[in-house]
Amino acid sequence: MSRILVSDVKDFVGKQATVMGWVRIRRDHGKLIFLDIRDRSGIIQVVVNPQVSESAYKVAQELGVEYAVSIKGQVNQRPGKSVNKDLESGGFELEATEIKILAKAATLPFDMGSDDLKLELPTLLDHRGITLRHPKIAAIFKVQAAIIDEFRNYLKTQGFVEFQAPAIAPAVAEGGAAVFEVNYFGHKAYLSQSPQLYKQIVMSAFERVFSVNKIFRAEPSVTTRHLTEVVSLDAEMAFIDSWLDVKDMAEQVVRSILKRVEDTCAKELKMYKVELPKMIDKTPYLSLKEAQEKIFKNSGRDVREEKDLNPEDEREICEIIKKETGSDFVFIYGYPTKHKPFYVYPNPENPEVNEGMDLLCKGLEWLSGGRRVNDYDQLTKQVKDWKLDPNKIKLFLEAFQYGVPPEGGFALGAERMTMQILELSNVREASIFPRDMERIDERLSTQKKS
Ligand code: AMO
Repeated sequence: MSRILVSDVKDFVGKQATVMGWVRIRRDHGKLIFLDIRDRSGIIQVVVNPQVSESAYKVAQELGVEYAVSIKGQVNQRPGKSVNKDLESGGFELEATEIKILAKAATLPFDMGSDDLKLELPTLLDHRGITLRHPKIAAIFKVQAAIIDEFRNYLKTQGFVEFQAPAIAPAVAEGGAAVFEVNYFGHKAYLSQSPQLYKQIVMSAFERVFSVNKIFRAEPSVTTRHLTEVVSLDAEMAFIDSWLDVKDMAEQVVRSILKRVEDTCAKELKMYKVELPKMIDKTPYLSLKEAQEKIFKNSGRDVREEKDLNPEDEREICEIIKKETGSDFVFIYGYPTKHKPFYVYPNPENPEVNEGMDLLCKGLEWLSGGRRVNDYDQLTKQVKDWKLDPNKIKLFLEAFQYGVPPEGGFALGAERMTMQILELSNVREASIFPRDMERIDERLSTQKKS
């Protein structure tokens, strides 16, 4: 008999079926043994009764948590009062007639049987290979997969083409010092901070492009919102009228991602007891100056001369906007030109500020983007003003010598989105194998430096 998934047992009531999965919980009641068996689709209770099968009962006595098993039996409806409403298959159980052990498991270093896995973050990550098996932890990455899938899916419906950006780059796209240097056959190269320049080159041929790439930031600080390796969801589009077209596209992408998560991850959202962030019909947008004025008016904190919003400002402006409009999202645009990378488009009416934007959600930046400089002469001038070496970005500059129309784009961080949708307290929880200053799978403090 071939295997069925736990989610399909409802179609087999009164019939024989074989389920394969892992022992999540084993309860020995003497006369009966109960097993919770987990497969990729859910959890089902198995009853092992020696009166029904002596041999199955014998094997069940041997079983430990996380043993991989194949169990054949009859699917029964559970009587009314023993229905487990928390499980999708909680109305059914399998009465075992045959149990095969497919793989034994060592004793777990901690209990994984409860609905919440109450472990300190370092322990959770030190044992990722095991903790990932917990349904609530697995749920994080199911939601993340839905986010990434919908990013791709929505943009494809809008005529965007996916491309693969390189991970090793000869130059620094974003400026600043947060880069990992690579010894590239004796030459200096970098792990890519962003596919920025590549997405602009590819856009110049395809008009609309996107990429799902790893980016690397040598963040020297340990915060709850920074990783050193990030899944960056990047898009770039040509023939825009203004940065507002980019903003609108970014908003549609996020709206579509939220809808997809709502439609396909109800079970996962329920586990975290969360509601999706609210996106109203038209997400509000304000200039940095306007945001700073609002903060001043709201709390008296005077940040009006600052070049950017700090985390406290981001939290406050999001709270103000939520109160005013009900929106959990707000776009902030118009940053000081000199404090953003060379490719960001200065506002022609006031070149001191640019047409770059960020999207904040509940106090956290999800996205950056905006309009770019597309005029070759202006671009080469900005390369000079930003004191960059044009030889290192020849490929990029050459593309702009040959007729690039007004254009812009944006990038979303997949981990930050996942973190906030599930209201996780640390972005590391939303990275399947997080890298930070203190960890590359192992804690670096426990390793010797070479
Ligand atoms: P930026 O540097 O703002 O923009 O990155 C875009 C988005 O990526 C996520 N992100 C991070 N997430 C976790 N840890 C980090 N260290 C980290 N760094 C970035 C955030 C952020 O909003 N080239 C531009 C994008 C563009 O203009 O198209 C860029 O890289 O969610």
